[in-house]
Amino acid sequence: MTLILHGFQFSVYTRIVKVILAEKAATYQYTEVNPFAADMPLSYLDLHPFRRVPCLKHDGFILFETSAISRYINSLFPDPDFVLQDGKALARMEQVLSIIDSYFYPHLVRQVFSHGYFLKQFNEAADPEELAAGLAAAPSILNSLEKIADEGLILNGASSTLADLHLGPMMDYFMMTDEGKKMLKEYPALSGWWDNEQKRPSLIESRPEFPQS
Ligand SMILES: N[C@@H](CCC(=O)N[C@@H](CS)C(=O)NCC(=O)O)C(=O)O
Repeated sequence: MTLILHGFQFSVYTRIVKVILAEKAATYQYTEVNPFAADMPLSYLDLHPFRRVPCLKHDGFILFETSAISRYINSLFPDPDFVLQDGKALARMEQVLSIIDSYFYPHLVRQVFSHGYFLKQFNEAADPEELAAGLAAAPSILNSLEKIADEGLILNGASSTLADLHLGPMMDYFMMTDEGKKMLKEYPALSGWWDNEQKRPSLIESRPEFPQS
């Protein structure tokens, strides 16, 4: 069985897949693809028609969309299992994955992290309006995750699910900004989750190096 992960070194979604593969101690090959590069090989569109990363290839089976990839890896390597059987916990996990895709990534990564940290690392112009728009969206996103962490069915530091493994890389990027660090302090249950989650070895080992960090 050959697993090939196509990803980009700074991609938070690629990092989610790297974290899950590491948690499963899975062996895989890695191919770097920069989806933002003008000269990205057009052959990559055969793997991912939306020109994004990551994409997983398992022999002839091609899969994109990170939630689908993480579920597939979870079923390929059953131990440890990151999908709980309890209906309520499972629903919360799905809810967190959806909150991440719909709100956390577009606002707290693409707006706050990109314009508050990432672009500066490469001496590229950041847009303060993008940063401000992301920060304005942050309270409702963090509050919804706070309620879930406080409820304790998932994001509880005891039983890890795909929600922990997806949220970790996203939160790590948000926390690279001064604004993110300051804001998270207002959410005690989520802060408690992050204090614990940031020590996960697979998260630390997959952290990309930035030029000025
Ligand atoms: N829904 C996709 C999102 C993947 C995604 O947005 N990846 C980013 C990198 S983190 C990307 O490829 N961006 C390229 C672009 O926006 O042009 C998934 O779950 O995999």
